[in-house]
Amino acid sequence: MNLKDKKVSIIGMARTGIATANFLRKHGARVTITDEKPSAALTEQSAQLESGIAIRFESSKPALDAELVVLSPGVDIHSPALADARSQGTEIISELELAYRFSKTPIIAVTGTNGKTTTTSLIGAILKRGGLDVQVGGNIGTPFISLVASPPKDFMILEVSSFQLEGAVRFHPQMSLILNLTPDHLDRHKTMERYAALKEKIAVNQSKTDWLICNRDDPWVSRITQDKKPELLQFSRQQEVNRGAFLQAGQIVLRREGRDKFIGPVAAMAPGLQLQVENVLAAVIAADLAGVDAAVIAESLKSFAPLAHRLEWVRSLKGVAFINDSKGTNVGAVQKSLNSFDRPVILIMGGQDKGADFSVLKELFKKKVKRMILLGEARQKIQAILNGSFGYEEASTMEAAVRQAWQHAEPGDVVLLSPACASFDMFRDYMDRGEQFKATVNEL
Ligand code: UMA
Repeated sequence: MNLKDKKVSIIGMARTGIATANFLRKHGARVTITDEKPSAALTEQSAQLESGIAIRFESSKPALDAELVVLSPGVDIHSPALADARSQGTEIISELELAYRFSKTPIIAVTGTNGKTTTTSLIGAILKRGGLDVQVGGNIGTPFISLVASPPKDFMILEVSSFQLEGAVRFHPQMSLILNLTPDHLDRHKTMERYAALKEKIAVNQSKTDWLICNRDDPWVSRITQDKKPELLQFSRQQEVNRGAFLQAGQIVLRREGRDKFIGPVAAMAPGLQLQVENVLAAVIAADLAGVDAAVIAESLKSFAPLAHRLEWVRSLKGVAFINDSKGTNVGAVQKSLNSFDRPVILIMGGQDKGADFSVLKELFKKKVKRMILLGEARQKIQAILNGSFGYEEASTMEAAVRQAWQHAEPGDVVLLSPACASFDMFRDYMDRGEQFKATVNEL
């Protein structure tokens, strides 16, 4: 793509928009960046832009003369603000797609509803330990476009979201991973079918020489990976697979071409990582395909420190375990988290609703949850679904929620923060929510 003097409009002026604008400007494009916020709210962001970039505030509309529109992930491709550009036939793509068109390094792309960040980081850690030259980015926090100028020799490892795939066209990873699929972001995607179809886009341009790594135990993943061209490898917690990774008597086993490799015991990993064994199995397959030795994979798993806010073990107090799963922002995440425990759970949940159907949790609550503490805007919606069938109480702050949970806790219980909701009604973000949880837990 020749960018010299090309008129490009970027929508959204946060991490992605700024990195994209600066990249395009350096390549000689005529760049306009627009954001729905007023200028006073974007002073810091404006200062990060290269000179010669035009800024338009309080609008999500591309410039009228734009020849290409690049969207930040937070901008819905179906937004009415894009209607004029679309009717004029202007190409509208995501930053993921733009960066792909300028990247020559083979890509390992990780998607799914939950576990993307842990899996992406773990693949990065194993490959680096194996001596490979890699970069890690995408939805994990570093926009792909900002990595394109200094490409690694071996692999670009990307966490990829449905938002980024929405504007993908030719995006083509050599290795793609689909971890799981449960309802999320339905406020934007509307139906599970549309959400799944977006996730499926990670593999649509793959060919027979590529690899697709999938969760054998997940019905939606199985549905969307049928009849795909790349070589299919699967992982499963529940059964052996012919090609891929599974568990056998507490050991991680890799199987390919009829040969088994024993990677090591799950028990050798950090406790937080043991709760996320599916992500580990997926990462192990990717590392093996990338050519990393089984012994190096095993060493990496032993030394990998699980990420904060994802089933993070915080503290044990008088036999009660406190777990911070603040990144559990959807119903599927809470299902996964609850299923990780065979002890009674006191669950702190609630926050800003993303259009979730909480009713699917009701049966699981009955099996696993001893008491529920409800927070945030979604309180009433959750209460209406529980409809008196379940013991719950409300809390107005995280501190109160933790203290209330502690009052109900007995030795052997787990106090789990896994909100099934976004955090923005009460907190800066999910990290702030998790930090507030941990701070109170550590004061008890
Ligand atoms: N904006 C508009 N018009 C709109 C919508 C938004 O102007 O119609 C503006 C907002 O006013 C704001 C900017 O766009 O100034 C925000 O853009 P953004 O939300 O894309 O923010 P970035 O900082 O660029 O972060 C994005 C991803 N954000 C989202 O997907 C919502 C980050 O993922 C990602 O880490 C980053 O790019 C780098 O790739 C975050 C996320 O929540 C962590 N992802 C979701 C998830 O993991 O579930 C998908």
